[in-house]
Amino acid sequence: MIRFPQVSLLYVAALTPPEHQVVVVEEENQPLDSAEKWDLVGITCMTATAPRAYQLADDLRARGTRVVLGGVHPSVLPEEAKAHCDAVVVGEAEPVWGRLLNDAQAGRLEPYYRSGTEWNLDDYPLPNRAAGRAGSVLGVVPVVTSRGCPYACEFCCVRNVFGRTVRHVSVERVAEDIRRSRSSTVMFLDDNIVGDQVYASRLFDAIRELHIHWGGQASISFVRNEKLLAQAAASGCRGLFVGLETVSEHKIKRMSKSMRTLEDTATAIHRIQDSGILLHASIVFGFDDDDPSIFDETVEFLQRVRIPSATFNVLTPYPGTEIYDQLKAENRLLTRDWTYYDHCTPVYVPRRMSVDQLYDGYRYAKKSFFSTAKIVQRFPANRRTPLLFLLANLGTKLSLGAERALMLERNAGIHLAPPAGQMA
Ligand code: B12
Ligand code: SF4
Repeated sequence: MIRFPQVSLLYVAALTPPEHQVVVVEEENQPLDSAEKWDLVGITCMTATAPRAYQLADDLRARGTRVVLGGVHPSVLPEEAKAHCDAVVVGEAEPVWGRLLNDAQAGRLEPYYRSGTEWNLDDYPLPNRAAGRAGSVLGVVPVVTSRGCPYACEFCCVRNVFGRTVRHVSVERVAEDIRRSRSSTVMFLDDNIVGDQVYASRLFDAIRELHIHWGGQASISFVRNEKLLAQAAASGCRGLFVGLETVSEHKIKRMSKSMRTLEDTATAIHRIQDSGILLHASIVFGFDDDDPSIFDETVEFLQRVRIPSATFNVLTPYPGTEIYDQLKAENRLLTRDWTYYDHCTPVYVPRRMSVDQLYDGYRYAKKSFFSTAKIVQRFPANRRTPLLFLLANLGTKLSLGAERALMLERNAGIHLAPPAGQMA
């Protein structure tokens, strides 16, 4: 599996004055030397990685090291995180990290450091890429141009952490960040690289001069702006990750960010294909509208439009989201063991199917979509991006066996969770 390098702690490193020695370790990409001694350790995590972060924090504190936790999960559940560390950064590091360091030096860390979102991204440093030991993975450098999202998807916590207003790094500083990284392959980590189309147009013009290849996440509706799509392709865009989420017409009509109908979506997909950009769709199964027919319906639609490649997910109700609150209120959550909040395991009771039907349907859809016959059938429509097409499809196809073994092991565990109705 290809692991993308993380950027979160490189921002924290950049905020740290030079008199402190800083090292960023990515446990997924490099070994962690637990014998090393540090004055202060900061750990970042999202929900699925919170159990490991807590374990690490507990071990470090047992050896007398002070620990700070930050990232999306500690930001939405700060009290839970605090039980494992000396201080929690709730929200972004920029406005609070300097004060936290002074407090740590003076031996009076506060339990919580909360940052608002009313500040300018250009007032703070670019990520310190030299602090990471792992460097870039496969030469891909992660770059962030914006934070915040105006949409309100029920399964997402982004606006609770980064706010509803999109804030940008100026185009000039983004270009400087890319130039400084000396990489020719960039992965934009923004939730929606085309969320502000005026900014995106200026950004694409600026990065065209840098002669890079890049990928990022985008909402599919932007392709109505044909000029912007052409600018994206001309600036080196080779792949876009698009959250289609569902092919259910009912659900599409109620989603704030998507196209109005499935046929609009099909037209948008073809436009992206024609522009020479590989589209990778993200699909979520298990919404309350979904019944067992959703799996065939999804694979048939994706195959009919010859979508190049896709990620299939089981709906995961992250804390801090509307869907989490709803399922909790309806007593439908099966576990609060965050290890299972991995997008592959049903952690709640679906409305129109059983837990097993959801899990089996998700597995079936993935296997069917990545069958050799279907990959071969999709290839001619995607011949403008042959290498990326093969990489995306064969990579996922080959990982299916390993994932199955892991899931069988995990599913054996989830039955240990208390049944709905008895959750703490
Ligand atoms: C890029 C990205 C990825 C990349 C890289 C992930 C990575 N590990 O960095 C990839 C594609 C690999 C990925 C994978 C996944 N992702 Co992701 N990802 C993102 C995305 C779009 C941007 C993250 C980012 O770098 N932001 C920019 C940095 C600067 O922000 P930040 O990390 O929050 O850091 C700031 C603050 O939080 C704080 N901070 C953070 N950590 C710390 C630590 C300390 C000590 C301090 C002081 C401060 C601090 O300071 C930083 C600077 O202000 C976010 C959405 C988002 N907007 O955050 C989703 C997001 C984090 N991902 C999400 C999910 C669900 C996943 C997956 C589980 C999806 C899947 N199907 O497998 C996997 C998990 C992989 C794994 N094991 O880590 C969810 C997490 C929800 C949750 N509650 O956990 C998010 C929020 C998307 C969403 N819309 O819901 N992801
Ligand atoms: S899923 Fe994407 S578009 Fe929807 S609220 Fe989250 S960040 Fe915004």
